[in-house]
Amino acid sequence: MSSSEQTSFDAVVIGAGFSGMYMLHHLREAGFSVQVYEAGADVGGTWYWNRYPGARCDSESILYNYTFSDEILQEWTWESRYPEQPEILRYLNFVADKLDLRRDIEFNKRVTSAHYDEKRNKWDIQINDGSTVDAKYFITGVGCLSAANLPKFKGLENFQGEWYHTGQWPHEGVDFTGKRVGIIGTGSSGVQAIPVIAEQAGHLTVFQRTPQYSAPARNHPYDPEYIKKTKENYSKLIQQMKHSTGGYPVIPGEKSALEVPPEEREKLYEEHWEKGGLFLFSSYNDITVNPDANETVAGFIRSKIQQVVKNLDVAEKLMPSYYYGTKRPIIDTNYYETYNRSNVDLVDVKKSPIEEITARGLRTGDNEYELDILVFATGYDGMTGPLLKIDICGKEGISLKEKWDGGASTRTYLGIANAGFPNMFMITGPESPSVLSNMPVSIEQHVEWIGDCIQYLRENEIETIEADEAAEQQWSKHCREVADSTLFTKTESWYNGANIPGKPRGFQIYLGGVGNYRQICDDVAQKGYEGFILK
Ligand code: N01
Repeated sequence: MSSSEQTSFDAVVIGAGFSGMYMLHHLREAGFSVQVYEAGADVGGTWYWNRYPGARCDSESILYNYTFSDEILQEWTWESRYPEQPEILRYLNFVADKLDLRRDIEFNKRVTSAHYDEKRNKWDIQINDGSTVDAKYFITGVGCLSAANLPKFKGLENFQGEWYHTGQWPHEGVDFTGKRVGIIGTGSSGVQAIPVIAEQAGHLTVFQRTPQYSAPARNHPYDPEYIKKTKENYSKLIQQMKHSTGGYPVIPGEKSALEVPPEEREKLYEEHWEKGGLFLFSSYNDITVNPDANETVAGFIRSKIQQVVKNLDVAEKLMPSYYYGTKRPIIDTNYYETYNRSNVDLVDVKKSPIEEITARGLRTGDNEYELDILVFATGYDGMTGPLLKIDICGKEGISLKEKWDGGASTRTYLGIANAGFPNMFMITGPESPSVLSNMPVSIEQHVEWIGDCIQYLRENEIETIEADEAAEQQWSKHCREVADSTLFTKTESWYNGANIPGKPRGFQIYLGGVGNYRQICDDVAQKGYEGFILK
C-alpha cells in the first residue's frame, strides 16, 4: 500500500526539518510505520523557508549536522565555517536521499488538527487537503521559530511596493538592484540580511527598534586538512558536544570576569573578537548572571561599534544597552561596517515609532520614507507559536491552548510531553534547551529519547504514556527558577514572548545546560519513565 492510501500509522510526525527527518528514520529503523507531513514542498524546515539574502547558520558547520551516522559524517564535506542556507539545504537533501526518507513524507500538506480519542487510544489527525489519518503516537517536529511574526502595522494592504518576511522568502529571490529598500528588524535575520541587501540596493533604510550586540563571524572556507582531522576526531567531538553546556565542544570560562585584571580580560575579548564566532558569550562563568561581569563584554562590544562606525550619531543609535547575551547573541559579516556606506540610513523607531505603512512607503512619527521594497525581519512567535497554530486536543477535549492558557502558563514535562496529552511528544518543545543550544545536538537527543521510549512501550506492552501533572509542575517550576537566577529574564525578548503584542510573558527555554538536561532525561528513562503515568 502506498503511504498516501494508508490512513493508520504507528506514528505521525509533523515537519520534515532536522527533527522530523531524523524522527522518521529512527522510528522506521525500529520497525514502526511512520508518516510525516510537511507544509513545504521539500525537506529542510527552517532551511527550506529562510532563503533571505545572507541567511547562514551561526553554529560552525562541522558541528551543525547529524552525528548519529558515521557514514553520513564521513561522506558529507562542509565548505565553509558558517554554512550558508543553500549549503545546509543541500546537506539535508543529501541526508533525505541517503536514508530514502521522502517515501514517507507528504509534502505541501499542513496538519490542521490533532485530537486524541481516549476510547481508541488514537490521535486523529486532520490535513489541510481534507483528509484524516490516525496514529498511536503523535510527534511534533514543528521547529521553535516557524510561526512568522508580521506585526500588524496599519496600512500594509495599501503598500504599492513589494514586501517580504525573511522567514517566507521567495524561492526565485528578490532583485534589489537600484531599489529603495526598507528593512524592519535588527535581530539575527536582519543583521545577516542588511549588509547583503545594502550591496545590491540603490538605497537601504534600516528601521531599528532595539540595537544589537554583534561580533564578527570571520567566516572562511575550510582547509581540507582541518576537515580531515575533524572527521578523524568526530567521536571525541560528539561526546564533548553531548555533555557540554550549549551543545558545542567548548569549555566555558571557569573564572568570573571580575576576578581577572582588566588588561587580561580585554586581551581575551580581543582574541575572541579576532577569532570570530560566539566565544565572547562563554568567556567567563558569570557573563549571564552578574550585571557587572556582563557589562565588561557589553562595554567591549560598544567600544568596537564606536571604532567601526564613522558617523558619531549613527554609532550612538547602534549602541545596545540591554544585558549582552540575553537576546540571542549575533555574529555577522560587515554589519556595523555597512552603516559607513553612503546608501544606508538608520532610523530609530523606538524614538519615533512606525505609525503606518503607506501606499508609497512607511511613515514614522516624524518622517515618511518612500520605498519600493519592504523587508520584515521581525522574527517569530517563538516556541509555543508553531504548536498553538495547530488545533491540538488531548483528553476530555482540552486543547493545548487551554492547557497553556494561551501561553500564560505554558508548562511541559521536560519540554517533551504534556499532562493530559497521552502518547504525544514534542521535539525541542518549550522548556527544553532547544534554541539556547546547538540545535542538531538537542534534536538528536530528543529524537533518540522519544524513539527509545516508544520502543520501551512496545516491548513492555504499555499502551499509553502521559506526563504526570505533579512532575510537570515541578519541571516548569525548575525551569523558571533556573531562568530567574540569570539575567535572561531581565530583558524583553522573544525568549519570554515579549516580541508578540498580547502574548503572555514566561521564559520558555531550559537554561540548565545540554549535558545536565541529557542526564535528567536519561535518569527519567532509567527509572522506568519517572514522572510519567504508564498504562
Ligand atoms: O527575529 P528577532 P530574527 N516594530 O525576534 C524587530 C534564530 N535565527 O528572525 O528587538 C519595529 O530576533 C525586533 O525589535 P525588538 C535565532 O534564534 C538564527 O532576527 O523586539 N521593530 C527585532 O529587532 C534568532 O534569535 C539565525 O525591539 C520590530 C527584530 O524585529 C531567532 O531566529 C538567523 C517590531 C526581530 O528580531 C529570531 O531571529 C536568523 C515592530 N513592531 C534567525 N517587531 C542564525 O543561525 C519586531 N521588531 C544566524
